[in-house]
Amino acid sequence: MHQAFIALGSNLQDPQAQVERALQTIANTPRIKLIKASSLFKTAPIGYDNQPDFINAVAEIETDLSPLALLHTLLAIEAQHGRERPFPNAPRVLDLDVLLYGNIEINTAELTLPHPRMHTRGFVMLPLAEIAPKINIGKDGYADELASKCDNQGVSKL
Ligand code: PH2
Ligand code: MG
Ligand code: MG
Repeated sequence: MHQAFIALGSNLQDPQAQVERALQTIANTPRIKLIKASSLFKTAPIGYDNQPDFINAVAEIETDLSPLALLHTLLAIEAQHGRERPFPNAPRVLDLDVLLYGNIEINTAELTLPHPRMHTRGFVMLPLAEIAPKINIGKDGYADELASKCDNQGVSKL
């Protein structure tokens, strides 16, 4: 089994319920074991500003799926939960991103690990640091140190 971390996010149609339901679906998915889920965080949108606030969380899982199979499984769960993709960074009912998969580094068109923008994003790093403060983010450093550098982004625990 491989340890991996997943980011969850929603800013449409009762985001808190969307994230809670997604955690249940992940827990019930074959070949994925949900180990730990962070608190839910209310977060200001980063990137495309003119959209509702998000609910974000991070989950630790164990899986025997490959990184790419895990990505495809998460994309299928997003679709089951009604995800549509009208344009990049559009508001969404559910976004599930692979953040880390063991110590694996991958750089392909479909998947880059560790997630290339995670270390600067409070909506990822604060929930991650809550459940895995000493996890290493590639060469960027420990989760707790990186999280402390990206406060002030409008992230608050629910
Ligand atoms: N996801 C993005 C871009 N910006 N901002 C917040 N607060 N939360 C997100 O999940 C998020 C974002 C791209 O997936
Ligand atoms: Mg995302
Ligand atoms: Mg995504």
